[in-house]
Amino acid sequence: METVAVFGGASPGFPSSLQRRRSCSSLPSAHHKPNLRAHHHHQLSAFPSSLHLFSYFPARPHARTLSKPRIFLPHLVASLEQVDETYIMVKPDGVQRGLVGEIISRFEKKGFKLTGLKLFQCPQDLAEEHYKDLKGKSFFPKLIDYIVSGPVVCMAWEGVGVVAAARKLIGATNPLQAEPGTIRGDLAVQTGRNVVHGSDSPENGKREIALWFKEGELCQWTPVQAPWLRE
Ligand code: DAT
Ligand code: MG
Repeated sequence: METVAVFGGASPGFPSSLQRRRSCSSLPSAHHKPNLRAHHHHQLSAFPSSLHLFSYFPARPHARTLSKPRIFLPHLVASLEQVDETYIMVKPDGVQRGLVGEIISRFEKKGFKLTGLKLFQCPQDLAEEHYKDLKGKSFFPKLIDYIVSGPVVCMAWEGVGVVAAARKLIGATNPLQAEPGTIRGDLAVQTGRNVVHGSDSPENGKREIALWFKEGELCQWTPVQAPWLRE
């Protein structure tokens, strides 16, 4: 519910994928599930309280800087903590070449949260809707044929800054221009076979997740490693 509060309402036309989620827990009872996010200030001495971020305590109370306009800290902290979601897809060439595990692990190791995952044969109309902004391009028909040519692996990932960071992990559209260390830079040689898709904005992240995932296919959960990834 924290993330819903940060996002506000659903985007027009599509229900927010966050609202479509049910809570997934393998534990016997939700009451026994440790909510480290909510209580770590009090329970884990290794993680100092961040309450100071919400208050203004001048280090030098008599300094002239006191008269300067103050930054509204709660607002600043809220924007730094914005949780985004992105749609990542292993394209048919990535599946055929046995790169599914390698590609998933790049996002997993980075520390983002997987909230949706499925192997899926994409129908023509969905591929066209997904790439509708490229409809006028000469390569559009070939692009659609490629995306529907075999199963893809659909993923929803969540995290602060996940959209831009995922694009960096993926690398440039043309794999020959993608930096070594990126997925495309390491694993592909041609734009028409660039193994992976990643949303290009938070808005498109929401739009694409709503497009590729159905009600009940997304999970909201709290990874046990959460307090080891973010202070
Ligand atoms: P990206 O996938 O990096 O977001 P994009 O959104 O511009 O790139 O294009 C979507 C896909 O379309 C891209 O991954 C591969 C294909 N594509 C883009 N430009 C192309 C081109 N000039 N020739 C052939 N395919 C192209
Ligand atoms: Mg794109």
